[in-house]
Amino acid sequence: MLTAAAVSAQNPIVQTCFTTDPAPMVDGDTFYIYTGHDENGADFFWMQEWRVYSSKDMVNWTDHGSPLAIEDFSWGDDRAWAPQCVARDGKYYFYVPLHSSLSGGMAIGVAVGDSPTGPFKDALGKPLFDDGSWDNIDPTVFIDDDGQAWIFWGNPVIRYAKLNRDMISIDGDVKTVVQTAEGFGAPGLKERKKDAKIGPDGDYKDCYTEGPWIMKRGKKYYLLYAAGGIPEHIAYSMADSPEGPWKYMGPVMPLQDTGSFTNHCGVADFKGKSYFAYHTGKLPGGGGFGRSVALEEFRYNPDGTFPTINMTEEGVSPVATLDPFKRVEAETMAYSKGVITEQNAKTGVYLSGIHNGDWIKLRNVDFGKGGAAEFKASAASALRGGVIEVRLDSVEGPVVATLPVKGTGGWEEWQTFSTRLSQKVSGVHDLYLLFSGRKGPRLFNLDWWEFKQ
Ligand code: FUB
Repeated sequence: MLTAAAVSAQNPIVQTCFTTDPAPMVDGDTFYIYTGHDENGADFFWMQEWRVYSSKDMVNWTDHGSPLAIEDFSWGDDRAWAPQCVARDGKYYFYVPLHSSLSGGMAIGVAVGDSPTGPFKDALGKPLFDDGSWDNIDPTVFIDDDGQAWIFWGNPVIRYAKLNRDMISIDGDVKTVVQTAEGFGAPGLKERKKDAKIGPDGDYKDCYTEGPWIMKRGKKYYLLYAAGGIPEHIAYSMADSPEGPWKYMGPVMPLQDTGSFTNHCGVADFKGKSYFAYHTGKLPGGGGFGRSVALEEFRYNPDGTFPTINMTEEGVSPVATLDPFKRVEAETMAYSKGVITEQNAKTGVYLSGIHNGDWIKLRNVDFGKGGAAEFKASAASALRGGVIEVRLDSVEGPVVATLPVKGTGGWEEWQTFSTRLSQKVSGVHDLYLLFSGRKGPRLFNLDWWEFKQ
């Protein structure tokens, strides 16, 4: 049964697979989120690849698949953990932690690409930093106003270094942030009181744990981080310089029922609004090792500090409309039920796993004044196909088109199917594509769709 809440939910922002450790990046008119990917049914962070999603309106997300995975690093063999991608001089630098077969510890790698969605290649053919320690996770990078790039990482220590202009080499020494009560609400792990309780009710409520996010706003530097041991919440510190001294500021996202014992955040501004990305275990079937990225909009306090940000199911509002008269990739969705995405060299990313009763939702679709008169879709089916029902404004809203999709002789034998709409559709609507057909088997795959006037 579809509940009203499920239909209006915007969080988690991806429903087709688990996504973790979000790192937002704004490039031109597009908001990108780089993520990890928890495996289905995992009992640890056995993560194999990183993924990229993008949106121009903050509610309809295009799945760009996985442009980078463990096998792209000859020296890496496990644990594709929390990434961040940063743009510089027309290139995109993708910083990742992964297990090093060279040292046996975790190491920081960097891949480079010509586009925010890749392809990405290991920039060095060796780790950017690898000293055999398990502390080397969760790299975060920012470029200061003077052009100096900085990288921070670590659990439970905070390491940091300057990056050279090439973004793929470290300038000088790797240093360690000295954790103090004044800086982080707690001293570093080794200096803490014996038997001290950490976490919200303990002695060290907001102690640094992992997942740093370094950023600058105005003249102030911010270091957000997963805090309080397990279960984690998000807290932050501020400074007047990237090298501190840091001032402990307290929680941003206090401990709450996220369904995940880790949390991991990233922050970015887009089209005049500020966004906080984090992860929860809230996707059905999810949990501590099945996490999903969520987004909240927030406003900084007048003095530049963070407000308290709580998780919501509703998520964020659209900041633009979606044009249905230009080909829309089927893997662009505001919400979905039942479907997954697949990716290969022939087709790129497409919508798959479509069964009777599944659907996808697009939000804030602008059919304009002239309106739409025809619906087209590129689909493929090795079996008997099915039907795409086009509805407006809710899964139970008016049906404006019914498009039969026939068997095409293969799951990637794409054919374009089209039908006239039963009525002209104009104005801004939420759009639902509902899939129906025989109960049980896969019906068809969907590559793209569009409307015609
Ligand atoms: O996703 C694996 C690990 O879990 C990340 O590196 C940490 O930040 C935590 O989210």
